[in-house]
Amino acid sequence: MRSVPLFLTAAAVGLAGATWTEADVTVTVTATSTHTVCAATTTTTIETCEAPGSSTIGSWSAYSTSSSAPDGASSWSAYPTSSSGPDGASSWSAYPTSSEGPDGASSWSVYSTSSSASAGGHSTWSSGPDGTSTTTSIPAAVITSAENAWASQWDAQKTNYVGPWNDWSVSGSGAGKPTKGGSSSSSSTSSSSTGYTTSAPYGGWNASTTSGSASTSASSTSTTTSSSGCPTYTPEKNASDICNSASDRSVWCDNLDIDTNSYTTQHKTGITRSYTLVIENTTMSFDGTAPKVAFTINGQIPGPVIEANWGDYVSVTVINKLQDNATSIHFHGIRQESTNDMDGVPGVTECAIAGNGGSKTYTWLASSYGTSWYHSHAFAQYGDGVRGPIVIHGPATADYDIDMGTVMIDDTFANAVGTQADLITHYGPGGSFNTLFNGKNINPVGPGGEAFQWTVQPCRKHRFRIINSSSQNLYVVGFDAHNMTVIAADFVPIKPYDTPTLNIAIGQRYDVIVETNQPVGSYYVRAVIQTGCPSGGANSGLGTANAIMNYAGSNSTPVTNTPITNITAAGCIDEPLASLVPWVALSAGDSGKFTSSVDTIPAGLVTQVQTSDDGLVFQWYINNGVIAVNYSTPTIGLLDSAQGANNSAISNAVVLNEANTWVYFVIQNQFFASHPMHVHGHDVSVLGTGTQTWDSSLTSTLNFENPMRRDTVVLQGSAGPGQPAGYTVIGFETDNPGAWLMHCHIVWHVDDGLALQFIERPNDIVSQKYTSKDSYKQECAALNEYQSANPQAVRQQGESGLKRRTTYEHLGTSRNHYSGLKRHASHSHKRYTPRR
Ligand SMILES: [Cu+2]
Repeated sequence: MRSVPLFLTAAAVGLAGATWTEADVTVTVTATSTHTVCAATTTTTIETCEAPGSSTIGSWSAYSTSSSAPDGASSWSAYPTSSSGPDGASSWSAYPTSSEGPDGASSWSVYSTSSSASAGGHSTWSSGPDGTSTTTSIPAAVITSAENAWASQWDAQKTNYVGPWNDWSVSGSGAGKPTKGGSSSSSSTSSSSTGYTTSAPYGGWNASTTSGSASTSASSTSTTTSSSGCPTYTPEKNASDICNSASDRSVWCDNLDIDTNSYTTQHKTGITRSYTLVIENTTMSFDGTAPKVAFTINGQIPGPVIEANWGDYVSVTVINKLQDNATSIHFHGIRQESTNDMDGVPGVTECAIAGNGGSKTYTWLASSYGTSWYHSHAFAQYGDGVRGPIVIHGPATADYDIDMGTVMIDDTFANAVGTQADLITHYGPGGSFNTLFNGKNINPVGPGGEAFQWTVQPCRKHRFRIINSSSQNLYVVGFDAHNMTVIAADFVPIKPYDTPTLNIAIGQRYDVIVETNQPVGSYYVRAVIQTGCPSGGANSGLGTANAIMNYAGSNSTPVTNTPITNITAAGCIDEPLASLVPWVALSAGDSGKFTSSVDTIPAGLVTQVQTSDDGLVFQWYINNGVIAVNYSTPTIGLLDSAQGANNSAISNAVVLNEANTWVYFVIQNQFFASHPMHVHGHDVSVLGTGTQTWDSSLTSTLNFENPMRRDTVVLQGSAGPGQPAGYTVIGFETDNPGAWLMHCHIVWHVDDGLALQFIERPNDIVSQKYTSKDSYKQECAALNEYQSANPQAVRQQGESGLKRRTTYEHLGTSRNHYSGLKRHASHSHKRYTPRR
């Protein structure tokens, strides 16, 4: 039986000095503000929103009688007896006492009166099918208590990576094993039947495999004039150049070029690139500190680059050798047109790949081109290593000589990420330990580790593909003493612009060209933590623990007197929207359409709820709900039921019934923390962003003419709890039937619920017959068998199922989930609050 929730009352505890010390960082970071703990005086009202047009939010209409379904407009008290329940399948009487809520995460008694609808677990209570919005009020004391608990915990822990959670020993740990991952010559262990192999950066591209798309670009003898005193030179065609070369990157094979609209041109080469990814549970040292839990792909972190040409099919067989984890692989930013079941979201688009040797083959079309990454969408696995880069070759909006490959930027913590997620969900946030470039870095506070390094040619243009694949941190990235020319954002080629620094949120990618026009030497490539998110860590990025770019002939000692300047790292921001202009100009509907159909999605509220199996946990809300998926009953399976999109087991759903129409959403932040929001299945148009509460008078500020399109955009927060937070306005056309997540890409936030699923054209999803495929059925059967035999692998109540856990490297309590992998033997049991 669930107990009555206990909300943290000691919100002000732990507001200890949160200043950086010289021991923590080499350069002091400015302006990590301390948040004021505010009194519980006002009631936070959650606006409920309706879906546009004829569509509905939630699954209200599944109820057939008034005793099991409220009418959407009425409150709970409208029902005559306590046996009428607001949740999906069950009636209220299914619960043993009236103080227990029917939904997964919340208990009923947290709401001040019985007439307040549930705000936990599921969102359907507050959105009825009759078009009438209701207003759900959560008592102010509940909201502010949880927010203050979260904020004060952040203030106490942001610089305290050796704080009460973490007893990472700096001294004596410098002799850690060198990292296995992050080599610039990482290579795939698989090859396709056509003999295709990879070795970054693409030196091993086998031209014979691309004979189906012969180059149409003639070799050029034109010369290039360089700025900053570099001599003119004749660009060379490199072995890795397939359909264009340094003299003209705008062209591509098959008469395609940079002006081609990739959304409407279904370019197909007829070639399939095949990869095999084997996920294993081991330990690894990334920066000279002691080894920690690591989920490797083909023995390395990050995993091998998945590389293809625009229009190729990509086939990836995933073999899951983890013992205690089911898994999945999501191909971030791939639109998966007519392949919703290849999106890799367990509990939504598939069951999950069983542990102990389960497998699944994902096949999808590379319909867009540029830079991205793949990662597990189960538990916190990507933070512990289940991630790797994707490169889809295509034309570019500016010329460059040499493709330097991908720059994957990740954060590490004193604990493995699965353990960190567990701590954060119970106690609140904390700072990171280090930042890795392609899987490696030096230890920022002690000896050991190794910097990732590139060798570049003087007076040439180098393309770097920058990926923020971290768990928590948004970064400002830059090359000391060099400008970057930005040519693509996510999978969208843009009009080139120059900048010394780039704001890059989790999940985002920027392709940049760096011209090596400075004196021969070595220069830091920095990832500086944006502290206002709020975020922070032992490696701020302003010191010497960074990657290094060496000019050929340099002695590898970085020049330290020419750092990137004017870094604004105290905020938490995206690149300015005005800088981001897609090369292929497309409109995003119009303001009339917007006004008649826009809906507001509130997001970012944080509360704490009591769970039956995991104690008191933080939960992050979006659209008045927290997502919680069941791996055994994914959305595409639930849609196949008689209730279809009205199936109340579809967690936190927004149903979009109308085909090929623009839908618009104002995502309104309700709290001071910022969230990088990622949308599956679409490049969304970003019509506008702001740092205040949205109101309709702001419609005139929106851009409908060629706004930026991308798959990840920042939802800004505020200066502190209780202050108005920001909004982000997005739109997309309902041209891709599927169950598509929209979620925050901070691991702990999505794990604690901050996700919804757009159910786009449910009838068209069902007609794809995904669930009739043998592969679908086999995966689900294997998962059920695996979960029966391995109950430790089943999602706990407070987890979304989309991210988090099951490493438990040193939480040696009474948990059944203990994996047996310890970071330090001495760490078990320390300071860990036993389960309630
Ligand atoms: Cu978030």
